[in-house]
Amino acid sequence: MATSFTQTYASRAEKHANQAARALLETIERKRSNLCVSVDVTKQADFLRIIDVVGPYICLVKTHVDVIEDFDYSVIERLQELSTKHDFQIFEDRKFADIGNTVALQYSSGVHKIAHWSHLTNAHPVPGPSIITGLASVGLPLGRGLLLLAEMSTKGSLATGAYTEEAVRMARASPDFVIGFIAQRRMDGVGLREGESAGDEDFLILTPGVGLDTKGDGMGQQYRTPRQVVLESGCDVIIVGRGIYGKDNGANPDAVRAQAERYREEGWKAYQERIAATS
Ligand code: S5P
Repeated sequence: MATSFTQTYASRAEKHANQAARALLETIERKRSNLCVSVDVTKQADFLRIIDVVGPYICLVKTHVDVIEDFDYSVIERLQELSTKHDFQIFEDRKFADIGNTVALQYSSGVHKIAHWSHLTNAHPVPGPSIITGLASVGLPLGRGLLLLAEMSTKGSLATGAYTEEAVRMARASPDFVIGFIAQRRMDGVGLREGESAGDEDFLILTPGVGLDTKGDGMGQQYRTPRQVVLESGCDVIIVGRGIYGKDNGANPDAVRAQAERYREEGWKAYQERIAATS
């Protein structure tokens, strides 16, 4: 049977059981974009302007709403309007990491009410399976999807080896809610014990640490190209932040648009090569 590495986004969308995963795969196919833009800026105005500019070229916006200094709930309403206007999904990169009861509260409540508007979110597997139980109690009834951080892009990351394998086993045990991973490579069959089979599992791999012009940021971040990520490592979505909005919080919309177009094209070309090479 063909693995998800060799299948098109469209055919994977048809088969996926999770609503959020299906919506993301359909959006990727419809817009011919496997580009997620990560918008880590501290002012509402910058945040919304960048998203409005890159909107046509992306399948997903990744947010860290807790870094927005002038946050109020209206920014979420504007974000939702932009999501409809430009046809993209939303991923709050919250990296939950606590006991089930606490993460359920952090996900549903507080100032940000993440579960109410974010189609996808993510969690560190470090607390064990109870973190999935806690988040699923909030997210599943809303049709949300969860990604586990199986690996990280940073130099010296501890998320390797047995830790990564356990993360994949945790995901495999909750296929209704866990739709894939933040990781640097495909995870098909990782962590399978003797006699176990991967069946028709289809994990989505969303990959940060993507840049065309630099190899790092001087703070531990490591960048690879869309081609390395999508074609060589078999990942599904490239996550690009500063490579698109630059050092000036995206002050020049034409420059931001040009970079978004460039990364969209590179990511899609790498996917097309992957499919062609394996079909
Ligand atoms: O391993 C990781 C996981 C994540 S979610 N490495 C990462 O860089 N990230 C996030 O991706 C990080 O929090 C940031 O929001 C984004 C990368 O941003 P860039 O500006 O370095 O492209």
